Amino acid sequence: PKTIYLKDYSAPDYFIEKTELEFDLFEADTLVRSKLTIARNTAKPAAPLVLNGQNVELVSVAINGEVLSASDYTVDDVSLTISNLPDTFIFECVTKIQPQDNTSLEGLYKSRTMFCTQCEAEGFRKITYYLDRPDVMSVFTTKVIADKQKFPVLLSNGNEVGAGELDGGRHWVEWNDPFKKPAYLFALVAGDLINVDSHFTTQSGREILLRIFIEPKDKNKCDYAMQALKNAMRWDEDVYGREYDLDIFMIVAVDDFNMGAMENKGLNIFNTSCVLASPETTTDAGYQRVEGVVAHEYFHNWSGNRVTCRDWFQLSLKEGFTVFRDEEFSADMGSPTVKRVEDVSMLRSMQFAEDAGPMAHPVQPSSFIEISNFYTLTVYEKGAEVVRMIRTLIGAEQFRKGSDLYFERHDGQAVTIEDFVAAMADASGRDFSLFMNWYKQAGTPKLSAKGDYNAANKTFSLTLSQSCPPTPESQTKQPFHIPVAVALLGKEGALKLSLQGDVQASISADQQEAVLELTSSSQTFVFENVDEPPVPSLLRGFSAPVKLAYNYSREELGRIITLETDGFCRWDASQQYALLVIADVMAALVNEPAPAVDESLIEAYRTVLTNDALDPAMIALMLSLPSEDYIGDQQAIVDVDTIHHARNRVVRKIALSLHAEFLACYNKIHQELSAAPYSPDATSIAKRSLKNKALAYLVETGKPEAIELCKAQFEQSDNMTDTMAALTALVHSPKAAIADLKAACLAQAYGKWKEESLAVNQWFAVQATSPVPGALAVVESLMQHEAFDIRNPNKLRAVIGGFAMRNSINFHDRSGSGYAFLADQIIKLDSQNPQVASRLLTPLTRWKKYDEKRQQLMRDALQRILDKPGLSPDVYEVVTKSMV
Ligand code: DPP
Ligand code: ZN
Repeated sequence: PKTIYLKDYSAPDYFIEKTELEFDLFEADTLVRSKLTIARNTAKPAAPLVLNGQNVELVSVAINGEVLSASDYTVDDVSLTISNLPDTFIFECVTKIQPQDNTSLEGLYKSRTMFCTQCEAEGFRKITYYLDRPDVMSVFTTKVIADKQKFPVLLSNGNEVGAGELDGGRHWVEWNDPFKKPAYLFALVAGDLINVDSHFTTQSGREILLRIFIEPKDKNKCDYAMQALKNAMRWDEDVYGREYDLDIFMIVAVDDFNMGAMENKGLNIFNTSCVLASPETTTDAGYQRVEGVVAHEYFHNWSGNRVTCRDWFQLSLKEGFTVFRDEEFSADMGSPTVKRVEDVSMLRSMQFAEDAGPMAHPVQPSSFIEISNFYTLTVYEKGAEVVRMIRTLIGAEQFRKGSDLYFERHDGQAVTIEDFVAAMADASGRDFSLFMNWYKQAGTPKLSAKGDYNAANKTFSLTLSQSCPPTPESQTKQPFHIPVAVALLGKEGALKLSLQGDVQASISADQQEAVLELTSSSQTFVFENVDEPPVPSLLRGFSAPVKLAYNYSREELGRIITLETDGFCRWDASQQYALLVIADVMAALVNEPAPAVDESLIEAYRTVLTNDALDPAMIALMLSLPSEDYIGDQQAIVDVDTIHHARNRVVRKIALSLHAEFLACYNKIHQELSAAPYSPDATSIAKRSLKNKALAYLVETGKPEAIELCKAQFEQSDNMTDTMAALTALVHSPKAAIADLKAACLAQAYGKWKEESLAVNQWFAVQATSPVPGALAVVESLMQHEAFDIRNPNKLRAVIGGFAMRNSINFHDRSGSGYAFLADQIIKLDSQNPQVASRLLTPLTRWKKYDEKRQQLMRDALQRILDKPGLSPDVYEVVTKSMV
């Protein structure tokens, strides 16, 4: 496999003005007839036409109507080459493919009984020969022909322009998409589906038909997605001035899908897990995911489709911006603070680990072997943080101007991240040259802060310094342009801020927040007229994706927890406080089996738990200890067992000490919620999150009454959130005495959910993620279960992913059995679905973070994968890069 470099980018040799496709779908083969109107790029007069094609059988090829003979062209595994062509011509070819055998779920494939496509990033070349690159944009017309009874619904992008009957029970439908697009946005669906319809009137008064296609059994599960779609359409008009452009917007739900969903023009294809929702099968988190993903894909219509990427190194141009847009949308639909905390929490425990691992890459990578490996937390989530920093630096108003300018300048074009930033720079008059390091350099910067109060001068000096560890693409780093949002907390609350001298910073209208811009390795900012020694509250709203180092005492953290109005900092202070307490326990565990837990944490938690003024969802978040992953991230070598035991010890201490408070909290909310049927609105979600946090702590005590309460919730619940919360608390409980109860509840749940694939996935996951010893044996038996399906990525993610990525203590068992198991699975999956195999492999690549013995076992597992003959480029890239 060979490496592709951003620096080697060169414009295409040919352009495809028109693409006319005809698909003849049969059970054994599919015939694809393609007619392309091609024009040479006049800047490249001598270049031959090289079309991409993979796993396709070429039946015939013609130029301007003349059929070519085999000597007129060359074909290899990945391309079709024709030389000596005129400047403009018609290329036609017929290819034969076998979608029913396509287990990679890339290109045209079958999910259960339905034909569907996934073309991003480079799947179109598995359908027919084409210039499969995003800077080749073309107008597509697609005719789909299939058996009418089996496939009554035939779809492609754009508007339906014709339909008819054929002999032999077959029929056809033709679609035309008037907007130019790259092949990665092409889609086709053929199946026996029903549709649920609704309408949306755009800001200019156009009527849009909204249509969701599902299997008949899922008819009652798309109302929520439909409403989310309408909310997203309205929001994009209100917040970004973006209106939908076609007359119809379609979503199709499919079971077997590598990603969450895909933004194909006018015909989004969704993993069922990201579109279907019902109270009995979907948790609150599931509802929020549906809302977020529906919006994300819809937003791509502008940030991705109307303006797309020049090449795949620019992936974050559309993904970072679109994630930022969907995060803000979800924030507006629910609680902005809760959303921010959840996003940051995920970024810090997952993206930071990626940035510190062997696959670390800049938001705009400079090279890759297989682009599928770069649909990462860095490109998506860190990319969104970078866009957020741009907004923080220039303000909401200028940001909107910049986005308007970007869309106006580049509508219908395939552009670069530099083009996006240039629009922001031009609209705001700001200089973003140093800022570009966020796109070009990998790694999480460390931001160290030191405060110094001078009582005589009434000044507070804040010295900010930055550094960034080496990453594969660069050993040394240029400084980042870091916006640091700061408040100074006095005894009574935030102090009014004023800065000495001419520094790069801005102060909010209420004078309570300053955004300091750190642009070199170290700078000191001096606040004046500070009447008392303040506690600085740093990185408000998590204003930059950095690791903050400030030597807070517990008292200072306590002040932030009680006085800060910024929800993120308040939550983070509670996390940092808990980290200090857990660290003490970890240190003490070396010498004593049952060390004490700092009582002041309990008191802080008690205050939070009984604070009626706080949003219940915030209370739940503040009472959640840092995850094992996040604790591990603070360590040079992750001490898996000690982290697990120390954290558990603290959990148990909190549970026992605050038992009465948790019970009162549980009963109160339980009663409030019981008054009305389930609803996934923000207020009810918040209450359920706190109630179930309380339940988890109650079960942690192991008291029989608590187990009874949990069992009662499991049995009486009318919604999946409460059912899963109760089931999880029981199944994950270490209490051996309830083994029979666990088994009975699991059996009961399966009996109820058998026919609900998405519920069964959660049933799989709750078992695969159980920290109780023996999880591997459970996982192995789940893979033999009648409901397990090795071709379905959701099942793989639930069982294998659940165990390897969300069950540290069992996956990292000292015996190495978890590693060996994962290697076996990767070797098997590599031939079947390389994208999923490569993704599931991630935990093994982090071997450097573990002790020597585990390192060796993990490397052995990686080596075994590498030794597999015919390894896919996807897995090859990840394994080789991680073994360096
Ligand atoms: N469908 C994926 C997403 O929307 C890739 N574009 O992020
Ligand atoms: Zn996306």
